[in-house]
Amino acid sequence: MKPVPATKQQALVDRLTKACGGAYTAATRRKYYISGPQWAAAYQGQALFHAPTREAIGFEDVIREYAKIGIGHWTTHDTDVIPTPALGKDEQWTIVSLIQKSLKKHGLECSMVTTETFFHAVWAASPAAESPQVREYASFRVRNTVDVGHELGAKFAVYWPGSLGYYTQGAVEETETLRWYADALNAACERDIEVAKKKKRPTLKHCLEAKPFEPQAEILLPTSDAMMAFIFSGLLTHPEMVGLNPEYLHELMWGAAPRAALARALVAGKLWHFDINDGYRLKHDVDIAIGLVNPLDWLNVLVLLRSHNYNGPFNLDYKPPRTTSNRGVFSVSFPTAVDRFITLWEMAGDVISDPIIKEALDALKAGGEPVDTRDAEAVTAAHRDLLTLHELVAHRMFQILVGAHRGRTFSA
Ligand code: GLT
Ligand code: MN
Ligand code: MN
Repeated sequence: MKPVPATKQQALVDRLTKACGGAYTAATRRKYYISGPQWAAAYQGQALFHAPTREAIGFEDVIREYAKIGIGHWTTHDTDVIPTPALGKDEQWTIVSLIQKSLKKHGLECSMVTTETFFHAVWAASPAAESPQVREYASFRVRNTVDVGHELGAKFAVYWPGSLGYYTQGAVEETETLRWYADALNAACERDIEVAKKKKRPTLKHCLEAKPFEPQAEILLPTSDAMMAFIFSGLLTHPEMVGLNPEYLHELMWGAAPRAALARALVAGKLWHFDINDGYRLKHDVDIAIGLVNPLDWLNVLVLLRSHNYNGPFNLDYKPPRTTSNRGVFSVSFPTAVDRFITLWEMAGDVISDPIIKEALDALKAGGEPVDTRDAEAVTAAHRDLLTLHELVAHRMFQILVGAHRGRTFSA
């Protein structure tokens, strides 16, 4: 093949994207509760060892492009859109009204707001630092985000306490830090109750997000389970207002079965918001788009969520790779991520209604014929062949994933 001139590359990407087929219309995509983060689309590809590969873009661009794709909800950090010095000032409200106009113009809703408590130098010793001034500032920031959230019509507030931890042990006393972090959340909830009352809106759902490694060396609340222990610790004045925003990859990173982590949140009634992406176990936070690494695991996750009527948002918290261009972010990265989500969600429906899986699961639950249940050998013998169905169900899910249940076959 001849070298492809820069002027012909967009057309090539477009032609091959179209050739892939299987794209859903924007109207179909809008039927799902999918949200697109400002920071994901505006991510320029930078990292510790990586210079940016894409141009900076603002909320106008992101909202307009999400609308074209059919992503109906938008999420943001305070500082994704408001410069740090403008927070809480008049300039903030000017920006917020511009965002409102843009959302309205393009028919999007703001579903979630989150406070950036990890990037700025002020958070070097975390938002729950020893200094009362830093903690006062953290309290101002989360209360301000609540104000902005209500103004934008958000339903959720997310907290990823990325810098709650340390590099070197000794100075930080963990129980103190956790109490101080709870103080900030308590301040946010108090403020929320006040504003919600004034605005005659329901209070926000405050969702904690854990990540096991990064950016601190040691993390005080590394997993969704740790977050749940924190919610039920007695440190929160409004534990009923606080739930979870698990991220698929953040659970996988520490070696968890994401589906089991989600199940633990479900049984506690705390699965309120969900960051969807993909990646690898025991690696850093690569934030790859959904389904590109673990599609079968994802199918399993969505079966669980569908069968428990999860009705919260699916937040596309991934980072388009550095190899994708500015244009590719909206022509390939986001539409294909949304379409893989929809496909996996619909497949999860197929799994739930599949007669083979259904009969196998029913049979497993029916168990073997009655025997003496004080006799281990007899109980084991009564189920010998029945338990083969575990593997058969896994095979059937694979078939559904690759379309083999509809007769697709391969042969040499
Ligand atoms: C940051 C993090 C994400 C969180 C965002 C919310 S910030 O990008 O890596 O997983 O969801 O604060
Ligand atoms: Mn996330
Ligand atoms: Mn992540």
